[in-house]
Amino acid sequence: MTPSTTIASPKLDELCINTLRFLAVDMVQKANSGHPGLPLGSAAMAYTLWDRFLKFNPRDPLWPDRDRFVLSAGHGCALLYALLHVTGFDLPLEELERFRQWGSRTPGHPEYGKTLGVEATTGPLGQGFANAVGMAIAEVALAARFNKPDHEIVDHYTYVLASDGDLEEGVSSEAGSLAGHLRLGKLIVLYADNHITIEGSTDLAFTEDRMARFAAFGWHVQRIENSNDIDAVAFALKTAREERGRPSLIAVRTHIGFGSPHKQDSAAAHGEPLGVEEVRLTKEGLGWPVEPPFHVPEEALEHFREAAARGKETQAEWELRLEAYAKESPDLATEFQRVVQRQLPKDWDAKLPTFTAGEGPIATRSASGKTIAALSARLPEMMGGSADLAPSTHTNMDGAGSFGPQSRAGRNMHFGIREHAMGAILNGMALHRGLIPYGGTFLIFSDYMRPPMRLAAMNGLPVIYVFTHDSIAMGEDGPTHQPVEQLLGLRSIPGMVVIRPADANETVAAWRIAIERKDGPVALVLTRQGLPVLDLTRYPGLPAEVPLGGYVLADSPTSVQPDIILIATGSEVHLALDARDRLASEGVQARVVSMPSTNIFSMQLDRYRDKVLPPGVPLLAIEAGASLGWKPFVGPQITVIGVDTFGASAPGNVVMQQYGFTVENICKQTRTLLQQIKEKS
Ligand SMILES: Cc1ncc(C[n+]2csc(CCOP(=O)(O)OP(=O)(O)O)c2C)c(N)n1
Repeated sequence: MTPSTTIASPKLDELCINTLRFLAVDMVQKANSGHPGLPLGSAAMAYTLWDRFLKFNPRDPLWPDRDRFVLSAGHGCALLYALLHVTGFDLPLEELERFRQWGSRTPGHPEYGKTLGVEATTGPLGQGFANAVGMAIAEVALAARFNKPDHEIVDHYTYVLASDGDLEEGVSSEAGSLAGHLRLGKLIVLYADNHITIEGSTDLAFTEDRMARFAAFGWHVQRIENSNDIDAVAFALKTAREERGRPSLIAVRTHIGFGSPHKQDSAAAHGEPLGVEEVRLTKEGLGWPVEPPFHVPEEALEHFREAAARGKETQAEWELRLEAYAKESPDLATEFQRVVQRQLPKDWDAKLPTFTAGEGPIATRSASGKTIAALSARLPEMMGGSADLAPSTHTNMDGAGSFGPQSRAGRNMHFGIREHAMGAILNGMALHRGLIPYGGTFLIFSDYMRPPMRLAAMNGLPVIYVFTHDSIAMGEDGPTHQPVEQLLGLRSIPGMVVIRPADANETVAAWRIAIERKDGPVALVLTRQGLPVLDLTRYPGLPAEVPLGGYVLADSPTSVQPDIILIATGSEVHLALDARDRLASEGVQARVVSMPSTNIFSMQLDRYRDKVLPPGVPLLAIEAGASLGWKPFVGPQITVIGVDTFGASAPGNVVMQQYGFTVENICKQTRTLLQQIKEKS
C-alpha cells in the first residue's frame, strides 16, 4: 500500500531538500570530517522516496511490514541521519551536532543497532546493496509462507541508495545477478550516477554501460537525467513499484557536491568538509541562510513530521489486517509473531539425532546434514543453502524445495558460485527477521565471504555458516583447497563463534548452540572425512559440556594430576585420545581436552577454565591449522602441532601423516616437551 502523502508545493519541496542538504553539510563541517558530496547530490531523490513512497513509522521503527531503506553508500550517512531527524525518529538535533563523535548515535558510517531507523551497517561499498537483496528474498519468502488471499500481512518494498562504488564492487554484481534471476520485483535501487569517485572521474576505471549490465542481469532499468526533477524521480519510482516481475535500477544523474561553486562535480566533495567559505557560498547560492548552522525551517519540519501521522495510519491499517488474519488463521498469526521475534518453538530440538559408536565412522559434514534434516522439520523458518556445493556441504533440506522465481515457498537457496554475495545476502535475511539463514561452502572459501562475516559479527546477526572440508585432511584437491589459517582468522573476528566439532554428537551439540544463539553468527567447521563416533557411555562430558566450548573428554588415566594435557579440536581429538592410551603405557598421564570452540571457552569463568586446564600443567595443542592462535591462548608451557605452511596434494591421510598428525608424533612431542621442562626446572 502506498502511504497517503500530501504532495508539497514545489517551493516547499525545495525547502525540504535544502534542509536535508544543509543539515548534512553542517554536520560534516562541524565534525570536520565526513562526506558532504553525496548528500548534496542525492538529497532530492532521497526526499522524493521518503516523502512520497517509503512506508515507515518513526514512532515504531521496527514494525515488521515497514519498507526497508538501505543506504548502501554508507559514507553519505549524514543524509540518512538528517532524514531520520526531520521525519521524527528518535534522533534529536543534538545528535546531528555530534556527528562522528565519541558515544553519539551518528557514527561515521551507519551502524545497525546504534541508530533507530538504520536498517544495516554500511560503509564497505557493495555490502548494503547485497544486504538489500537478502531483505527482498526474505520478504518474498515470508509472503509465500504467511500471506493468504485478501490477507497480505507481508507486503513491502526494499529500497537502496547506491553509488558508483557500490556498483563497482563485485559483490553487487554477484547479488544483482541473483536478484535478477530470482525476479525480486520489490527491490528498487536508486543509483546516484554522479560520475565521480575518490580518485576523480569514473572514466578512470568504470566505463561500461551499467544500465545494459543490469538489464542483462534481468533488471528493469530506467534513467533520469536530472535528479532535482523530483516529479521525474517520483514517476520512475512509481513505474519501478509497478514492475513486479523484475528488480529495478533507476540510474539518476546526480551531481556530487551539488550547489557548491568550487566543489560540485569534483572529487574534492569527498571525504572532507566543504570549508567555512565554501559552505557560505553554497548556502548563498541555494538561497539558504548562512547562519545559524543546523537550521531547520518550521515549515519544512512540519511537512517532514507528517511522516509520523502517515506512518501511524499505515501501521494501524496493517495491524487491522493482521487482526483479521489472526481471526482466520490464528496458528499462522502466532507463528508469524514467533519467527519475527526470533523465538524458538517448543520442542524444536525434540528430533535431534543421537549417534552411537557402533554406527562406524561418520564425517561431521554428514552428521550436520542429518541434523539439518531434523531441525528443518521443526523450524520452518530455516532457509539456507550453499554456493553450489550442497552435495558436498550437506546443506540441502530434503523435501523443503528450492527457492526460485517460480517457487517462492522453497526454503533451499541456490546462491550460485557467489560466496561473497551469499554472506551479504544472509546478513540481509537476518536483518529482515523472520528467518534463520544459513549458508555453506568449503572452509577455504570463507575467505571469499569474509567482509560480510565480519559485518554479521559487528551487527550481532544470527547467521549460521556451514564450512566443510576443514583442513589439510581434505586431501587430493591440494593446497588451493586446504584451509590453514582460516580457523585462526575466523576466531579472531570479535563476536564470531567458531565451532569445530570432534564427532557426530559434538556436531549436533554445535548446531544446538548455533540455533540458540540470537546475538551473533556461528561458523560450524566440519570434516570431509569420516570420524569415529565417540562412545557416549565412555565420555560423560559429551554432549552436555560442548556448550562450554572446551571440556575434559578423557582425564588422566590414574586420576592424579596429569603430566600433560592434550588439547585438540575436530578430527585431531581422536589422535589425542589414542596418544593418551599410548602415553599411559609409557607411564605418562595425559588428559584430553576437546575444545570445539575456543571462542566459547574463552568466555567461561576462570574457575572453570582452570579446572579444565590447571595452570602449570604442560599443554600440547593439536589442530590441523595455523598454530599461531594457540600460544597466547594457553600460556607459555605449550607445544603446538599445527600447520604453518600451505598444504599439499595427496590423499588426506597421507597429508596428515606427513604434517605430523600421528599418534607417534604426538607422543614424541609430549616426551620432548616434558624433557625440556625437566631440564629447565
Ligand atoms: C569496499 C570499500 N572500498 C573502499 C572504500 C572507500 N571509499 C569510500 S567512498 C569511496 C568512493 C566513493 O565514490 P562513489 O561510490 O561514487 O560515491 P560518491 O562519489 O557518490 O560519494 C571509496 C573508495 C569503501 N568505503 N568501501
